[in-house]
Amino acid sequence: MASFRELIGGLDEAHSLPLYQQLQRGLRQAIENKALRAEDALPPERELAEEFSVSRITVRKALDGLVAEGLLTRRQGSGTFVLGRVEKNFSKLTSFTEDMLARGRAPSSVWLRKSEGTVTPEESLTMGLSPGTPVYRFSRLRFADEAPMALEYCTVPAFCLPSIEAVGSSLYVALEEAGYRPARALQRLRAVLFTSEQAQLLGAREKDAGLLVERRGFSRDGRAVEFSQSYYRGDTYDFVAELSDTETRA
Ligand code: 16G
Repeated sequence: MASFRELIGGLDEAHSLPLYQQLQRGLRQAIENKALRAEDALPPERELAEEFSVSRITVRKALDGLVAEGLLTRRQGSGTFVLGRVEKNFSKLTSFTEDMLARGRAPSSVWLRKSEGTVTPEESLTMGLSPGTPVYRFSRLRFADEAPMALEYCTVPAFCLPSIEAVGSSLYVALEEAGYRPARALQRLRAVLFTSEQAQLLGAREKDAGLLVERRGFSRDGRAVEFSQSYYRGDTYDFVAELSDTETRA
C-alpha cells in the first residue's frame, strides 16, 4: 500500500480547516473511493503523527471522528481498522444484539425512554390488539463498538414480559425468557430522510438518507408480540436477502 501521506496528500497549516479535520476528510475520502478497504489496518497513531508532522492529539481527534462516523473501529490490543458496511440479512429473524455479535462487534444501547401505557389506535390496528391493551414502549439508540447504528422504537404488549424492567441489554433475550420471542415476522423497509433530531442522535446530518425497517413480530401461537421501528444510517447498512424460485414454481 502507498504511504498514507501519498494517499491523502499533505496537510496545510494555513488552511482554514483545522489539521485534524483535514486528516479526517482525507481518510474519509480514501475509504469512500476504496483506496482503503474494509478490514485494512491503520498504522499506529504515533506513525501517522510522524508521517503528517502533526501531534498525536491531532491524529487521535481525526480517528475519533471517523470512529463516530462508523467508518473505523478500534479493536482492543490490535489497532484501528476500516469498517465495511453492515450486511443485514433481511430474511432472518435475528436481533440487533445477535447481528452485531455475529460480526465481531460489541453491541450497546443508550436508553432514550422506557414507558408503560395502552395501545395507540395505530398500534392497535398494526398489532391487532384491542383498544386499552397495556403495552411497554422502549426507545433506544443502538451502537456497534462506539458508532451509533440505529435508532429503535419498540412496542411490546405487557403480557409478553414479567415487567418493564425485565428488558436489559436485549429485548429478544427478555422475550425469549418469558416465552414470547417472535417466531415469525412481517417487515417493511422504507427510505427516509433524517429529521434534525434523528440525525443528531445518529451522528448524521439533517436530510441524510436513512432506512426505516418496521417489524411486526408474532409468537408461535400467532399473537402479535412486537411492533418495532428501526432507523438505520443509510451509509452503514446494506440489506440483503436470499431469494429462490421454489415458491413461484410450486
Ligand atoms: C432488531 C429488530 C427489532 C428488534 C431488535 C431486538 C430488525 C429490523 N429489527 O433491531 O425488531 O426489536 O432487533 O434487539 O432487525 P435486541 O434483542 O438486541 O434488543
